[in-house]
Amino acid sequence: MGKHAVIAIFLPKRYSGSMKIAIVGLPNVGKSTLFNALTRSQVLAANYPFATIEPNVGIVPVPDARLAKLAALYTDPGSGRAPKIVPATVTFVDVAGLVRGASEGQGLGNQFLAHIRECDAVCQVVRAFDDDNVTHVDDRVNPLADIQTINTELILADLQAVDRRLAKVRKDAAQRRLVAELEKARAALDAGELLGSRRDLDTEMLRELQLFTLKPFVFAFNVSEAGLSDAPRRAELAALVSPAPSVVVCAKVEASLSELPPDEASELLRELGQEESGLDALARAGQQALRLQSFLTAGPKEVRAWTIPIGATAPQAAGAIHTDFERGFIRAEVVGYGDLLAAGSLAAARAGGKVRSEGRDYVMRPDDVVEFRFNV
Ligand SMILES: Nc1nc2c(ncn2[C@@H]2O[C@H](COP(=O)(O)OP(=O)(O)OP(=O)(O)O)[C@@H](O)[C@H]2O)c(=O)[nH]1
Ligand SMILES: [Mg+2]
Repeated sequence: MGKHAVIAIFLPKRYSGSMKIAIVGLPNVGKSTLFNALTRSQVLAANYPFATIEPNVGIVPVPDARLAKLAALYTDPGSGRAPKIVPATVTFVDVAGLVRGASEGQGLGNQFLAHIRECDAVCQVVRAFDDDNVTHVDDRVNPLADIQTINTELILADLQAVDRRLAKVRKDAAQRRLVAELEKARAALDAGELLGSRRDLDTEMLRELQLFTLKPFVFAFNVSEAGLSDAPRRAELAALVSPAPSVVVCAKVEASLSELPPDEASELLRELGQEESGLDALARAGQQALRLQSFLTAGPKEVRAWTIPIGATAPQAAGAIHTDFERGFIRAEVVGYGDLLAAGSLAAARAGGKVRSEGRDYVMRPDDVVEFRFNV
């Protein structure tokens, strides 16, 4: 966990809303195919570069098997009325392929870069499948070279953003600290470094520039179907980007999975030797990259997963539900998901001494089922 400390500094203290992840990569690597599978929507996926001209936004639930179990627990046995299930969500933005020279306006250039500035994280889709029918912009399949091409473009784009800001503030005596920070960032970018790997930067001060290389990265290697069960290949790909989180997917398989009813989809996954779909893995990797975790609320009306930064305290978690909850926070009634399930009801868990009363300093855990007490 320690190796992600830099990212933790970059995150806002209170996380609100859906995490937003930009899908970035060279043209024709399978971004839209993956995005389609994610959202089961019909974004144009076609075998020519720049099939995606407008940014496409899809909101995807974060898979969480606990929600259905909790809903069963809170279903009224008399009427059979079940609570509504509300999962946490991830927003994916599918953008057109980025080519060498994009930061100088090649391909779709800067207009596209602007679309991903506001995202919380970057998911680089990297082509690792062989298919002579699908053109590669550089005529060869080489994941590492592709990652370097994309990284270089993001670094150049950040360099431009830093230079633009420097030109504005350099002569302003009141901005001396910002200027120093920008100079430091400039030197790192100039040396070809991703800013996220630097520990000496005041990320809070640089936040408003929305620099790409300060955002957490997740890598999705798009392999052929056979590649899915090729353990040495998977390890080799993961090692290319470690310690950044990565997933191995086959966009074509994900596309098929997304069209199947759940039981047939699990059957296909089993046949392919996979425990979960690549998309489920991607949603989790996104949470990991952003250093986010969930906590749960449950009752007869609604069972819900909420997203908060790892390390968030009970009042901050309350604030994810409503700002008034954070302001008027008194305490949190907390029960572990496993304890609640084992007890069979909240009353039984309470009788068994499994429900704790936690105060302001309590640091939330990912399997907490919580009820907040607050003043309004
Ligand atoms: N064999 C194979 N082909 C794939 C796979 N994923 C995508 N393709 C094909 O690759 C072509 C491009 O896919 P897209 O998803 O449109 O690629 P993209 O990255 O969105 O491309 P741009 O939007 O142009 O940047 C299509 O013909 C897809 O069918 C895969 O896993 N295996
Ligand atoms: Mg596309």
